[in-house]
Amino acid sequence: MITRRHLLGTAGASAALALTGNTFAEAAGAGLTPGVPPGLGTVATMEALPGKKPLIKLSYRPPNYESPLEVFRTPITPNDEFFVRYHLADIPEVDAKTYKIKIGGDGANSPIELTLDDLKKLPAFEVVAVNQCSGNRRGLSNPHVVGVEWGYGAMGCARWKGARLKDVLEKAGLKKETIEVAFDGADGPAVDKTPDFIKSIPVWKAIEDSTLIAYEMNGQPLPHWNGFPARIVVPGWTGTYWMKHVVTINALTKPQGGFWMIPAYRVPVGKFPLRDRFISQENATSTPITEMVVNSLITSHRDGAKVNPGKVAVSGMAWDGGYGISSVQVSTDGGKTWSAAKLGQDLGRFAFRPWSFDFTAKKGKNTVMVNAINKLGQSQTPELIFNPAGYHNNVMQNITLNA
Ligand SMILES: Nc1nc2c(c(=O)[nH]1)N[C@H]1C(S)=C(S)[C@@H](COP(=O)(O)O)O[C@H]1N2
Ligand SMILES: [Mo]
Repeated sequence: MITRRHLLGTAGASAALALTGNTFAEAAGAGLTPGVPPGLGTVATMEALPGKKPLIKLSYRPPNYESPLEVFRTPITPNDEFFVRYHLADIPEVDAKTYKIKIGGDGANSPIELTLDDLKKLPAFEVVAVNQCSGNRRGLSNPHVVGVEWGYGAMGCARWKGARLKDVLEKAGLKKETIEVAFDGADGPAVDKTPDFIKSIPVWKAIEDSTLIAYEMNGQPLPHWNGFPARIVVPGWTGTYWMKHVVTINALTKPQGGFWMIPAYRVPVGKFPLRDRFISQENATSTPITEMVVNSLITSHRDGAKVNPGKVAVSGMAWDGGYGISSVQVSTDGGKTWSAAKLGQDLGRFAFRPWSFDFTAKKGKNTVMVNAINKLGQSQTPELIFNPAGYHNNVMQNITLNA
């Protein structure tokens, strides 16, 4: 394991504060003043997990590492720079030769077991899709909330290849009474107190054509840290449902229980402009998190970057929960006027959509604000929609460039 200290901008700043527990001593050790929000130029730890390039370390047990901003300059995130998020610290190396997925549950008429070879013999499908943690940007929440203090990099976009979950469920004789499909992975709790990580999705989402049991990521086997040998891919929905090292798939006629379904990974009812429903898990006050909200990121420059006066090319990525990006609007006058950015290659409605915008920087401070709009007409928010878990942060960025 290589450890090195690295000077980072805002993306890594919040990461530094979240170093394993954020105690006074640790914060002080990270060169930060405890209790003071991290600013530009704070020190974060860059560390490479085996097989990965150095990523911003938030914790080692369980492993939580985010990608630095520069990784998002291309719409496909390389496997060795893709973020890593786990709830449980005991992550076994899964042997592909003996690996099996059990598909059953009370909603399955004829439970089956599939090896990796069995899975690869089924018709293969590909989708380019963003995997973003529900809590991406949580570290920017004001007031602060409990949880991993991610900066901007708890996300990535890859080309996923695998079998359709629908085809596998059909093989197991999916009953029409099924309301949810639940997943469990090979990883286990570090201490007995941590409940096993089990997640379900509504059956309508499970049988969508784009929902896969993926065994390839960008043309390669999945990296260990991203779910080798196979993971669930739920395009449009936040990363929590994308079960890694999936070993159990249960069709259920009753709602899945457990800590990770309730109280975890929920948003207050009516707070966000969401379309997708998870009715069997809803209650009067909260609903499981579903699709990602429309969002964008400036990736060409960090906040506070130096530029030369004159023409400056700003660029980045935009994405949403699968409706597709219709436009990206940029303002260089503090939000008074907005102009359309140029959109780049369309890799599909679930993918990062590149955008770029040229403007003339004047000597001194220049601001750049960006707002993505999806095909439903939804846009990013000017202010944080506060929620206790710090989910769905899609506040428009407003960065300063010094010319
Ligand atoms: N087995 C397993 N799968 C998991 C998790 C986990 O803790 N264990 N975390 C989920 C969460 S919350 C996220 S955001 C994504 C992160 O995917 P990645 O680590 O490949 O980037 O994995 C999901 N799948
Ligand atoms: Mo997550």
